[in-house]
Amino acid sequence: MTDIRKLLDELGIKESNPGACAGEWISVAGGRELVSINPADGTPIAKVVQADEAAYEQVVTTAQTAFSSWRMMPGPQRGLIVRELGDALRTNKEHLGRLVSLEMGKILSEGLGEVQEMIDMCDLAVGMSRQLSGLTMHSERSRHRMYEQWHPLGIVGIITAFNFPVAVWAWNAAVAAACGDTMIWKPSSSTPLTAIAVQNIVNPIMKRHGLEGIFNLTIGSGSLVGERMINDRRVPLVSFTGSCDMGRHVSEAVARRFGRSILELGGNNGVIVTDDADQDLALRAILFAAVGTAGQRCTSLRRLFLQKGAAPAMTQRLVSAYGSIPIGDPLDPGTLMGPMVNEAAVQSYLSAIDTIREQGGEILYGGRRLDRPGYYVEPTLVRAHAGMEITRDETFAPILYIFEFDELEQAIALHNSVDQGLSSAIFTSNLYTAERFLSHEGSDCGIANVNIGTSGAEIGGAFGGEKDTGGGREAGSDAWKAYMRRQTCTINWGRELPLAQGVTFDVEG
Ligand code: UN1
Repeated sequence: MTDIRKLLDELGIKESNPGACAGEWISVAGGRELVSINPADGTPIAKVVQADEAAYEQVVTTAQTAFSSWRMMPGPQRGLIVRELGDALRTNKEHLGRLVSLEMGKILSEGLGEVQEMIDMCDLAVGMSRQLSGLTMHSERSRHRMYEQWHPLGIVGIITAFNFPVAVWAWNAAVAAACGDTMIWKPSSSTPLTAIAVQNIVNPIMKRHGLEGIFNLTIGSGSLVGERMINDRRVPLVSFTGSCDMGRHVSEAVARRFGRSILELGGNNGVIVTDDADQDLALRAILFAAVGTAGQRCTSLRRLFLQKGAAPAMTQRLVSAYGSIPIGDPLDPGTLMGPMVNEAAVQSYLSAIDTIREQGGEILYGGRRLDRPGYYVEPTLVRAHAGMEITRDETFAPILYIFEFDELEQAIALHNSVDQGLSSAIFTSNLYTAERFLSHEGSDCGIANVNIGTSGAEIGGAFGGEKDTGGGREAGSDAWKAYMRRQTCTINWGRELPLAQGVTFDVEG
């Protein structure tokens, strides 16, 4: 049993907490309260007094002032600050991981994994802080040198979703800090306490170095804080994780003022299993991808394409595995599937089940809410057909659609036929088939795997998707470039002034 009060104490969370921080916590007199609910039993955990307009202004002004000095600190020195953040997260891993599970509902192993992802991001960003390098080019003009350099960008707005309440902040925050940016975090209203806990971990480090105002927080409604941020010219980059619909709105608002956005929107991820695949491996991967995090990852597996030969056995094995998944308190070490995040998520699951039936889907397992306190549902398997419109939408719940196919081409076409393009995988033992899936005429997603599932990506690669998933890339590889501004510099060290492209413009004078 987790002693909740003790856990909250360890992370500096009180019964009622201020929802904004800019170097120091800002109390908003008469601010609207937000209650964080434990999805495992529906009881309140603690309250947050949300940011208002004045608090938002204070946060932006502080972040602006902090930027003017932070950007002048050498990258590797900024990296050392990020390293301290990583160390503090190591110290707090157990507590913060537990709080993630308590507030969001993912199982403890995943809650801890999420904090590990933050730590990994810090390590990666420490290295990046020494590698923010640009190219040099050979100028076409004699005695000219050309190169590009990367400057810090400014304030980064980070709008995160409930399902990865802390890791996605770290994807952005660790990199933005290494790049010399300051930031304002707007977490999901379903998971404000994990954000407060993270801020409490960050604050003493920054205070010790006199660097307050780099990592800032505003907890508040989308209509107040979110709208302000996306329309605010002082915030040159907005990273948004959430639905395609909201992402379209964010993207339009930010583009209207010529800001930049990084969009991490919905997925509708598919796995293709061929007859020649290692079926045991595929089964394990499918279960984690479809049932893990109660189907509430943007990378969760939603569509499974089984080749006809292996389909009957695999379907049978899935039905029986689904029946043996331990569902319950996410903090109980025996649990593999926790609750949905809130009542609205349960309702959207139930309404999807109705629609599946109306559209001719056959429920092979699940389809019901569990009769107990909290927001529990059964993981659900559906025999689906290509005409079912609902399979084109992302329902953020543990519902897996099974399709059967004869030829690989047919499976790839069906796989690519949806609007979203985040993550994809194929299970096969055939080299030709694997490479075909990874080729230009294969998967159209931002992530394509062979013999591993769709979820659980490592931070070393750039994470994100194509089409309606929004095209953003975060975390590793060269994703840092989005957090900086590129400058192309040409230096003439000769005594002549040749013009590019051979243009002449000789004026007497
Ligand atoms: C998300 O669901 O928003 O690849 C991110 C994964 C995790 C990140 C998921 N590393 O499943």
